[in-house]
Amino acid sequence: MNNDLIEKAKEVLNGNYQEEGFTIPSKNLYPFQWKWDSGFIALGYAHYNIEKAKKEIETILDAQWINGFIPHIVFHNDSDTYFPGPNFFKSELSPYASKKYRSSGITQPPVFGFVLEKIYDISKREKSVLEFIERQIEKVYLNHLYFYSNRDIMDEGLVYIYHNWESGTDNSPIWDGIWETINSPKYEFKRKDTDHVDASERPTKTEYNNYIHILEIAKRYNYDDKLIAENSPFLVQDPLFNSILFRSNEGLIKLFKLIGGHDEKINYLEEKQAKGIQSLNKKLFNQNLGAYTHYDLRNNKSIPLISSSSFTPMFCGAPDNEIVDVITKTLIHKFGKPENYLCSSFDPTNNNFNPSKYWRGPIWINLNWMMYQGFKRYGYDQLAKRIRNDSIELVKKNGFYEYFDPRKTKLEKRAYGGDNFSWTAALILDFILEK
Ligand code: 9WN
Repeated sequence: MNNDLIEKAKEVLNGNYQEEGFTIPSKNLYPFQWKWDSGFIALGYAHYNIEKAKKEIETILDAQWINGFIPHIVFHNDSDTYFPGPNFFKSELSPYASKKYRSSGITQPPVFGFVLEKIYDISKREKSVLEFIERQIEKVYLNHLYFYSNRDIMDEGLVYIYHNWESGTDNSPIWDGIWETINSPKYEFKRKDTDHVDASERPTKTEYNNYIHILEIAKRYNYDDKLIAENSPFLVQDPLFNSILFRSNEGLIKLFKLIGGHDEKINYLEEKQAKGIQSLNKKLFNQNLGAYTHYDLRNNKSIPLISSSSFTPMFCGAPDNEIVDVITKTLIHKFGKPENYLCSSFDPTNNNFNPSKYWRGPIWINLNWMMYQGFKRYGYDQLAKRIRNDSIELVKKNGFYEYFDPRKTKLEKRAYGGDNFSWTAALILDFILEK
């Protein structure tokens, strides 16, 4: 029934594959390798070409810095269709940066722990895949060590992000209050994104000024984490980022146990995991809103706004059943009206909700995928099924776009951003083919 969709999804991934051994998220708009994209992309490949799945992971991990950091963009290739590129980021400012590849100096959610676990399962636990994992797992572990050693300044088991691009949910209204505290200069730069996508679907020039400003600060400190933590005006504990870290801890623990002989690392991760989950539930769960929220470490206050990230702690098994019951009600009540597809990236009942603008409302398939996994984990099968079916229907009707309008009403346009978008294709494959 879904055979056509499966074939088209493969075409999208194969079309975005580059001869250097990685896959771009979307032609022109995103012409390099992105960190969390590559994890989701590898998951999709695992269903039909395990060699490409391995290659995708190997290529991104090859760009790891010596302190364990993995950049959010790796510039394996040249392209002048994206801003900011390698000459702006200047990763060479950091003494830890890869000497082999130029890259950005910010990161993205650490997806590889759970991705390696899933790939092994998808391969039906093939020996050669476990051998591949044995060759890569230390790098992923080192990335987790990097986060705990540099980004957990309060020793809570929760890590911070210092740029909205690190969250992956770039111009969410979550950050609006932080931008108001910053007086960013007006920079001269030539954006490239609006050459490929209608400007109404992308962040504003003022927002880009803020993004560039925080990067300039990080560069001023040569990407030194300690100095960034002291000086960056943007310092946030994000429930999505931390839930992904915890779900990846789980993956690493499982895989280290399978491989054997890694007790010290397992103990370390288990300890961090227990502490982190406790802090997540204590500090980031907002009882009044019935949802997990972000915490602004710089200004020492929680950000009382609900987004799709608010429901992702279920993905890592953090909430107890009571909290799950509360957040499910919030989801249904605010995001789940029958006239809407699930799940908007931002609270549809909030004044700043915008159904067609980047992360300010539209549906993203990777967030849907994590929420689907989370609801399934807690036995909310009907809701999980609804998220899965909505995702498949949106793509079937509109194509493999980057993001989708949640409204079911008749619209002239309901799919936005980049077309033939890789993680949309990869995760639709997983939705359809998972066992
Ligand atoms: C900045 C590649 C990336 C995704 C992000 C998404 C978008 C970049 C941009 O594209 O961000 O990293 O230029 O807008 O928000 O989640 O990884 O697909």
